[in-house]
Amino acid sequence: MSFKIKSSAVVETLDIRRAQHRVNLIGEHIDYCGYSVLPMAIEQSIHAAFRHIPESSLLSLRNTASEYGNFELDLTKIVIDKTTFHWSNYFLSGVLGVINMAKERNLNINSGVEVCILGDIPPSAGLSSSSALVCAGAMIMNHIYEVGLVKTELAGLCATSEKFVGTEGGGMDQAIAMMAERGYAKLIEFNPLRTTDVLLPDCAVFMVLNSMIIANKAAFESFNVRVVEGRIGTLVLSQKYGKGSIRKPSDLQKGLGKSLDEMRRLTKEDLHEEPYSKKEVCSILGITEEELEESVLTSNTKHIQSFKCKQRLLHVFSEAARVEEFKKTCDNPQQASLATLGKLMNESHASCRDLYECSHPELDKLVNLVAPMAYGVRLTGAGWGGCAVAMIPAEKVEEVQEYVWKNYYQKLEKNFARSQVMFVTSPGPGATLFSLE
Ligand code: ADP
Ligand code: NG1
Ligand code: MG
Repeated sequence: MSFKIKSSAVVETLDIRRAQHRVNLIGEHIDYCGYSVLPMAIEQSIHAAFRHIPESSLLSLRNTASEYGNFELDLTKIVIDKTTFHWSNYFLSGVLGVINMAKERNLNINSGVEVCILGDIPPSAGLSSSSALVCAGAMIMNHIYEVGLVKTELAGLCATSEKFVGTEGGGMDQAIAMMAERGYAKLIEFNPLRTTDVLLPDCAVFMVLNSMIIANKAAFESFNVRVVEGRIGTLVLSQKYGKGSIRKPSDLQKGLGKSLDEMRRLTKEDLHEEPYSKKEVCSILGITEEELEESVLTSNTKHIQSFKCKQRLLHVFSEAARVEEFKKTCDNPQQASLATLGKLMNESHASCRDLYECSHPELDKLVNLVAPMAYGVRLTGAGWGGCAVAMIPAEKVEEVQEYVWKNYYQKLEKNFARSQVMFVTSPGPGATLFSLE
């Protein structure tokens, strides 16, 4: 296999990094709240072919898909402009994370690299194409600059680095991209980052179905709005219970020594239904609007005037409990397990749709079409479009695909291959290096 990195030259020796993407089975929008999530890696991935250029400090970034365009920059002067939403921002954030680490370790970073990206992950579909790119960038620089970061360290570094693009996400995507193992979904826990194998029931299959609604998380503010709504709700509760300025739900739970159920009850009782106005938040927290914008909001949410704290936190605490139950059910398979897992997935979707408001009418339509034929079905990833994941009886795969093809995809009147928009998947391996030298 060879890649044309420069149009004029076929590269003779090169390495390829492959960074997986994932489907999250349960645990949506809770990784950045400090709670565990349960994804698995799938086969689609980002391949990055690269060649070290010792005599230069240039990064030359190409893409086999012409719509993305090429990119070149001096590695000693990386700037990531959050406002451009250019695809290279993702790759560069991984690169920059490793360069910063290499500098901390006083390593020699005076050389360049040519990279060519080939990806088959549906972008902006909740399957984490963004993090696959971040991980590819980080893995290449880790290799070239001989930084020596192991997979867990890279996963943590990539989670922090992806924030350079502007979204304040958690660490699920980078962790599963790096640490997945074939045959297992993973329970991912944070602080410290660790993963546990989860064996999925073998009499059901997981099908991914793309609603075809594009949701580019860096280009709209909704993702960060949800992050800050949860943050503000946590600060309000923390203040009320004399715990100071705790801003992460899991930290507050720990600080209060309460169960998830108790956290839900307390959220129900202590927060009000109507959105909190900016003024009210400032008055409760005893800070000015400028201080709120500086220390709590993100650069793209400073203009937001009201925050649905109660609804968001109710989702977070109930979703965290569903992850625990999902894992427990997989660990102790019984006759009713499939029904239990399915119910948890359905509840997760309802919570994302109604409390977190991160679904989309088309995605709901798709979920509702599949639901009667599935044990459970839910949106996966950040939402606002993108994919659903359904757990269905193995013998129903064709029936489901036929039904959804007729009743959803054909009605969109667009040209796409069936296998690209709906596919059955099983737990794939994590990021890999193929050396072609
Ligand atoms: P998700 O992570 O759910 O796929 P995001 O909105 O977080 O969605 O990230 C999608 C972005 O990732 C795209 O807008 C694009 O910039 C980048 N991307 C995804 N796949 C590729 C690819 N093959 N080549 C270049 N950029 C890509
Ligand atoms: P996607 O949809 O893949 O961009 C995002 C976040 C995850 C997680 C999910 C929602 C990043 C890199 N990814 O995923 O951390 O919060 O949404 O569960 O921010
Ligand atoms: Mg993403």
